[in-house]
Amino acid sequence: MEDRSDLKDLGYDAFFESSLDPSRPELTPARVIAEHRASYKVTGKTGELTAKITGRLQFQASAREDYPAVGDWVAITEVDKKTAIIETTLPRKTLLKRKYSDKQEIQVIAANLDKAFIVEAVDRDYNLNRLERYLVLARDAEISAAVVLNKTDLISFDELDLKIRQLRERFPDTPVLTTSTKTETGIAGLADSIQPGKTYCFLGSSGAGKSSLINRLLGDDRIRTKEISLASGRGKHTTTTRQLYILKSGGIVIDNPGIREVGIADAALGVQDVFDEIADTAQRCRYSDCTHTHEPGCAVREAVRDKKIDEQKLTHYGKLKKETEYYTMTDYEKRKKDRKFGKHIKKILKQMKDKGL
Ligand SMILES: Nc1nc2c(ncn2[C@@H]2O[C@H](COP(=O)(O)OP(=O)(O)OP(=O)(O)O)[C@@H](O)[C@H]2O)c(=O)[nH]1
Ligand SMILES: [Mg+2]
Ligand SMILES: [Zn+2]
Repeated sequence: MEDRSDLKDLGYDAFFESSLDPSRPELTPARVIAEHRASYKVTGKTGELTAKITGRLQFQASAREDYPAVGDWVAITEVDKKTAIIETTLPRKTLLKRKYSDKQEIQVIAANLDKAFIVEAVDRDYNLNRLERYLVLARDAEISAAVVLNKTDLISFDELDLKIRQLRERFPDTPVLTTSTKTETGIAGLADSIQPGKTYCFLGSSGAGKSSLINRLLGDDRIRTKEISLASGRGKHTTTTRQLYILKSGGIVIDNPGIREVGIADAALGVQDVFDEIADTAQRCRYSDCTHTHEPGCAVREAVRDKKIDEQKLTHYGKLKKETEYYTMTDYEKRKKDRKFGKHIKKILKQMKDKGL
């Protein structure tokens, strides 16, 4: 048998080895490290290759899950030094996936994960309900999870302490790590919790610091990171594709774009009850394109002043609107969307309830 010990650092083991078809010795195992529009990037014994799936595999695939995903082990034939053909996907140990909020379609996040790090920034974006959604995703996939509270440099020690205690109370079985990529506090602890040959997925909302953390683990600034732009309100995701990285210490980490739908579903929890109220109140604003921030005759801000609408919820509502690219629409569309969006949120909530989420 061929020596594949050099694949161990990529996470290869007896489980995958036993899945290789012995009648096809020309096939070699490789791991999917990135997925592009029409091709994959895989890495194996001979380094990185650009790979395409066979027509047969394409033909046989009926669902999203049937295609290779980042983290998958695939059996390839090498065409030349740079390219390969993916013949099959080897059976998976785990598959992290989720349903799109309004479709029945499945979104595959990554395969063969040992652990999910749920990254949550402790500053203004902090949200326990959203955190819980990620924990549920991991639990459903039978992947262990740990919470990484990042950006600890932005709050006081007491504030952090309170957050940790709240987390322990609500999720007693979930380990909590604290980090700051600015001061490097906790980075060593995070690195220590990563074992060679095991695969870790970084999840969390856009701007939480997933890529920054992975850069610190890699020891360089390979991955682009960026301040979230609230002003532009769109195209905020800095990381746009999943990518697998191999640490010098042997651990394997996967960077993900922040998941949009999780944000919306979560926001729906807090916003749903006030959504109709805000949309209805907005009908009485002087300007039809009122942003409820500074305009005179804004009925929404008046309601906030009168404590009829919670100020925080209004902020949340505004963010949510931006997230759905509300501001790219015409006024007429906005008005229509206000109604539709309220319904949409109700639908998501119902779906989540039906699924027991
Ligand atoms: N103050 C502070 N800022 C941080 C920390 N970690 C990351 N940031 C900043 O937060 C911003 C977003 O970080 P990213 O690493 O791009 O966040 P991300 O989770 O990868 O975001 P997406 O790729 O959009 O999903 C950047 O401006 C980082 O410099 C931290 O520990 N403290
Ligand atoms: Mg990123
Ligand atoms: Zn207004």
